[in-house]
Amino acid sequence: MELENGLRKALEFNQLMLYYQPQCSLTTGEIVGMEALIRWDHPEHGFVPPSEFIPLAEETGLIVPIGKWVLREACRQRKNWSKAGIADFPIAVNVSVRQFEDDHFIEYIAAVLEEMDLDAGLLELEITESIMQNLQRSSYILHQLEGMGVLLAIDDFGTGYSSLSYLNRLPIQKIKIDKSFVQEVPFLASQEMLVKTIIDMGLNLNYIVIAEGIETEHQLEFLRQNECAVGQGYLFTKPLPADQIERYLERNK
Ligand code: G
Ligand code: G
Ligand code: MN
Ligand code: NA
Repeated sequence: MELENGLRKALEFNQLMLYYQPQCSLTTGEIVGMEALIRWDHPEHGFVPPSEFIPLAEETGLIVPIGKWVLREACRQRKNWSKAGIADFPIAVNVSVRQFEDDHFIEYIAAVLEEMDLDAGLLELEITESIMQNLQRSSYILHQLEGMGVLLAIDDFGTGYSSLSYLNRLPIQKIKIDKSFVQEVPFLASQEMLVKTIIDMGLNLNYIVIAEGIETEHQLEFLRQNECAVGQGYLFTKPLPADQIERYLERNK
């Protein structure tokens, strides 16, 4: 209850902020995307990790207004970067199933894109496999988003419930290999094989495959050798506030 009230206040009193983590081409090193990740800077307790408050936000439904704030803030930041001449990589926003199931989800996205005067192709939504539990409706929403020009990615791929036969029929461009698989490289041969298999499947089905949670040169090399196109992780940089990301971009031009 205390955390819940705190979260309501956080939204009201601007204690939420977005950090950003680049997605890098594993062939050219170029930055090809940027994931927005929420942070809660609590006035007394300092940073509360999203793993603590996102589940609560989902249970209480607060994820809907929080998710709206995230979308708007991420689009505002992307637009500011465009105005500053910062290369046109899309901004990726995490979307909970609960938000996705909200009747006004599509409307809200359209309204934010219009308000910020942002090209829909600069917004990518990261959804999880759990949306497939309500396949008919999800498919309808995803096709609407595709029609608008919004990019779609499956997050935490391999950890959920997706049925490959359905995945293939959804208008998704990208799959993100969950960091739990990547982090077992090189410690578990079976996980290595799994990562390799996901990459091959992704390539064969024409997805952009991105690996998350890359922390070591060894993991990077393994992913490159197996033709994984894009990577994200502490090896490049941990998530950073917008001003520090701008410096990172400047250094990595
Ligand atoms: O940033 P961090 O690694 O601590 O994120 C932990 C979890 O919180 C991840 O599963 C991530 O997807 C989720 N998360 C981060 N930001 C958002 C957000 O804006 N919306 C939703 N729904 N989840 C988020
Ligand atoms: O669920 P999602 O993939 O959106 O969550 C991404 C989470 O992974 C964020 O909490 C982010 O801070 C975290 N993260 C990003 N890069 C790394 C990494 O290299 N190692 C670890 N352990 N976590 C990472
Ligand atoms: Mn994500
Ligand atoms: Na993930």
